[in-house]
Amino acid sequence: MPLDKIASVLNEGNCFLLTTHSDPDADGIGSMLALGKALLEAEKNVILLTQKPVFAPFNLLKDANRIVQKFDYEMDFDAVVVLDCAGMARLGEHRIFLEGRKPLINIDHHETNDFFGDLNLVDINSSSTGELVFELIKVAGLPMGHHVAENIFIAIQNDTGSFRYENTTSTSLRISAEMMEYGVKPWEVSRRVMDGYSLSRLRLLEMSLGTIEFHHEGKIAMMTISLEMFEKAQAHREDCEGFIDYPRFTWGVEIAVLIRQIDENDYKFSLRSNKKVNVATLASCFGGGGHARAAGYECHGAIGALKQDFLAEAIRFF
Ligand SMILES: [Mn+2]
Repeated sequence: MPLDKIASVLNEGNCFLLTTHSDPDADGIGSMLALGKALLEAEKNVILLTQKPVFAPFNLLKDANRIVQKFDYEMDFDAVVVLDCAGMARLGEHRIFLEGRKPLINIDHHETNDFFGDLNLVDINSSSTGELVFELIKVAGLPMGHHVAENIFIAIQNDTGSFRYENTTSTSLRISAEMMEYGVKPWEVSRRVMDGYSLSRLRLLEMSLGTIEFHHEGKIAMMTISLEMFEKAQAHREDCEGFIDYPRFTWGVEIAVLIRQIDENDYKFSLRSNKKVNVATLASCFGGGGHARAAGYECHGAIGALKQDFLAEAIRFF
């Protein structure tokens, strides 16, 4: 069982590097912080690595100040643990320094995970990586405390859309309830991390809502956010987190798309579906991946042509 093997690697080792995908969400960061804190409490040495510094609201997660963007490449680790990451390509620039390190541990719940690790704890039926980290901490007998519990709670809350999405199971709710017994207050966490919106975010939302366009008899809704809009609103890339839910939860919409400009001719397409379309398969037509209801890909070209390419493919999924 990968779970038992990973638990013994963590128990026997002393020095670990933990990381998550680039452009991380609260599941990636929360899972990394939770496992990191549990290992620290067990008196292990831990490096928590992200490609870029974490911005609000993720810098408000407990122990987020321990996250670094550089490490001593000569350093040896008893294991490198990659969390919430479907493939090594999603590690960005750190990939070359982490590839080939042994053992590489892959803990994830993405449908498109390619089992890149030496040990793979991959469960696509798990709501979040946070849930898998909870199981691992239990099996390994690592210490659980308020900080660990809060980050697991946030990871699950994030990926289940605050317990509203299809992936919410009795297990997700049971684990979350158990986390509350360590002192986690859902209202306080939501206020601080989920709903603590900045004025910039509100300005960006105002502009983004104006870009929504409907296609295929209202079954496909697209929102586009340009670099210029980010600049005008003085917003960070993280500020558009959750915007896709506005077109997504409009009556009649099956696929919602959020197109975010990354560079002059570079775009990130984030896809969501409601009932029927497997957007992980749709995203994989463009070299991306994800889950059945949430996926994405990056692409290069003129925005008009990229939208047309997407629509031509998406329509085939109905
Ligand atoms: Mn996740």
